[in-house]
Amino acid sequence: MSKRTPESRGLHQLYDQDPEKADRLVWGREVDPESRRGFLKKSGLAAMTAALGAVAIPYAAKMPGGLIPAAFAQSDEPFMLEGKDGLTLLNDRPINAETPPHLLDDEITPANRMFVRNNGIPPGLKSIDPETWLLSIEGESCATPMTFTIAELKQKFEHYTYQLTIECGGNGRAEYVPSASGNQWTTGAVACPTFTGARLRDVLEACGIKDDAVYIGYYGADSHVSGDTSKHPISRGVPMSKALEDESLIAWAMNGEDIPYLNGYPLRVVCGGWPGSVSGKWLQKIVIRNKKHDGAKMSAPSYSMPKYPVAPGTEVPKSDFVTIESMPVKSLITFPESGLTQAKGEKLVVRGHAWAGDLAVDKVQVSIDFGATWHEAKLMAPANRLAWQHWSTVLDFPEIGYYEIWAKATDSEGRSQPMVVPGWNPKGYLNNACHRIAVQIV
Ligand SMILES: Nc1nc2c(c(=O)[nH]1)N[C@H]1C(S)=C(S)[C@@H](COP(=O)(O)O)O[C@H]1N2
Ligand SMILES: [Mo]
Repeated sequence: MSKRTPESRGLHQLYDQDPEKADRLVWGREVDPESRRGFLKKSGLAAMTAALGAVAIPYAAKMPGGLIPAAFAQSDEPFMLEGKDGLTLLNDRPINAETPPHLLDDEITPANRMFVRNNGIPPGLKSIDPETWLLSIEGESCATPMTFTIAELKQKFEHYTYQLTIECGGNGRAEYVPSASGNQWTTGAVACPTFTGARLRDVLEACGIKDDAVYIGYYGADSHVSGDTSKHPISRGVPMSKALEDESLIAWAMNGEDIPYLNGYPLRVVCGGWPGSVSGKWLQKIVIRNKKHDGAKMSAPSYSMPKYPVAPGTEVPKSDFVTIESMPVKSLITFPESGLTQAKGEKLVVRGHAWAGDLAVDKVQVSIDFGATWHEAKLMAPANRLAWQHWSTVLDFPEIGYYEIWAKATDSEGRSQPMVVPGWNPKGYLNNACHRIAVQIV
């Protein structure tokens, strides 16, 4: 479920210095610590109802014990990152910022709403000249290493445009208990813009893929936060089978314009449906490897999951991890914004997107009674493979009071989103729990 937790380190500090402000950040308002504790124990229904400013919670009997109402999960703390209106900053060195769900309502994510996940320090904007930028293709399984300017890529290879879902493997991390270190993403490390570029396959084939090739790896122009120039902050990749898919791109444009600076200008890899970390930004080099790529953040526990379910807090040996590939099924409610108040008797249009890694989404269901019953939403086909799918429905509410709208997607292999946070893992990856929003009917 989407809620802001006070787990992030910055917030812990803020709680020490300015608890009221921290409460406003986390809950969208000042909350009496006693009553919050009350919610956790589900002791005071009347107190909870009053704190919500509601006359009743019609489905209170179905509300899971300990559930923190989604109405408290909004942050109205203003923050501006150049070119990224309304995003929530999670970290400023390196820059990491996520998009509140209602700002992801567009079918195609605009540049100013695309999240930013930086592992290091981006190359200085002034140092980037798209005219002289070079991409080299090399590696032990590359027959004829070559270097291309962006103009050469555009001239030598056919252009393709796809709408592609990029979601950070750590999206949803904030909800894991005990908390996992890393950016405390809630729901906003996902986006689905269009990308235009050359097929990765066409470029790799032009340079000769040797028979023993199994993996590719990327290198970007960003630098390690330590200042150590011999280290890359991240250098990940994908198996050949993913690299050779039609939709895997070396992209020079996003939504028909230059890729935004913080999203990898002037050139990036895009492999939709997999953890965002395989889509290298500020792309300078791709290596074709005869073994699994061994760049920074390729080895466990980075972007890896335990091979078996583990109890929260377990220390898992490195040899028991597997690298994350296709992302799990997930959905977002992007309209209305959580916290809406609406008059009884009016119908409410609800909509959002759903995606399922390499798979398609088969079904999206919506509940207004904490998951006791589900209504199937209208689901659209994706613009192309690996694009998210839009869904919508119209809801009626039986009486006045506080409601939550929950959305649950099911993929083409029959797997659904869990209603609560799925299996804890050491780095807090792959939380695909149902998204929920708060609505007051008055
Ligand atoms: N060069 C480089 N590429 C990178 C990263 C990075 O820090 N440096 N972050 C990766 C991660 S972890 C994610 S989730 C996506 C995020 O893409 P975005 O910042 O454009 O949203 O970029 C990936 N590519
Ligand atoms: Mo990521």
